[in-house]
Amino acid sequence: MATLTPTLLKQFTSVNDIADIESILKDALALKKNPFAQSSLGKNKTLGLMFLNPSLRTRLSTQKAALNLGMNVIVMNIDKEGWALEMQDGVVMNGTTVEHVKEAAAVMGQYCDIIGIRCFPGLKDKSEDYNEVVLNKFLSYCGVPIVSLESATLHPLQSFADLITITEHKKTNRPKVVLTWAPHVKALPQAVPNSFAEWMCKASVDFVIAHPEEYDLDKKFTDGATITNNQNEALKNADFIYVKNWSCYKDYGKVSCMDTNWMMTNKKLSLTNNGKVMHCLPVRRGIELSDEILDGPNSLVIQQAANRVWAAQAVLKYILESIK
Ligand code: SN0
Repeated sequence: MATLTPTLLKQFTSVNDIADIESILKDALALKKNPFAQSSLGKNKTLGLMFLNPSLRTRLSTQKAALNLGMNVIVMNIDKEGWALEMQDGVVMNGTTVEHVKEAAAVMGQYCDIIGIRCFPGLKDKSEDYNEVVLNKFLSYCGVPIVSLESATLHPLQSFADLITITEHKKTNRPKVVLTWAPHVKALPQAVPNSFAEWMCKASVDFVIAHPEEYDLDKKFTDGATITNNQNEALKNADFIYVKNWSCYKDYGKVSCMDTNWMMTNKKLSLTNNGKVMHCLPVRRGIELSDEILDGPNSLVIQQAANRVWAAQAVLKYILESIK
């Protein structure tokens, strides 16, 4: 008799680590209905969540997901509470860095069965960021499965939760999903839009990206998307509008557009098919999104954040099943 083999997942750093998106999506929705169905799968297993940058949703939702599976969780803000880490190989450490990532990651791997790591881009050296130097050091040296909690170029747990949210709220088989750039006061990573694009290009949706000139994303994440500089045109008949700021990819890490007209408002929403508005949070009110949208009936931002738990729980479940 044929036995059911669980899909093996050894790391989760991109949608490309997932063999079958439809089946992990089904798993996430099933876990949402029945969060404690596998509350002993993670018994005596430890998840370490390591943060080099701030977090609210990722930290709480991933911790909750692990607890729902019966895991133990250790959380550390390495940037504030750990020794200053050296990332470069072959340097004489006579400066401010105290410990090399080779030892630090290897030691973390001794205490944890799975490690989650958040490592934002520096937004200065494009090749360092786009080669995922920090994430790859942890992958090389910790010796246990790694889950990205937002790396220099991608935020797959967020995009998975976004796909769950779109699946729950869609009214047609193939909704129109628009990712639109929004203004901001700071230079932000491209990780959330890159990752959302990578997932949407694999989902059953019509996917459009709208951004000012100069804000093209790396083509390797947007293959299959329709790309335009005309936001109003893009918004026509949109079922979902994903709002997010990012800094320039070409003129790396720069902010070249301050045009406040790119902010999503109810007036712009009237161009859409009564579209639902999404944002990964944290959001700057009155800059990226108007109060009227965030406080109005079309906002899905809280539902998206809630779904972070089920995305993380499905990913942890797959990894636990493959390390059993
Ligand atoms: C991060 C980003 O990648 O855009 C995390 C999003 C989940 N966002 C920020 O760093 C916002 C910072 C700010 O000052 O608004």
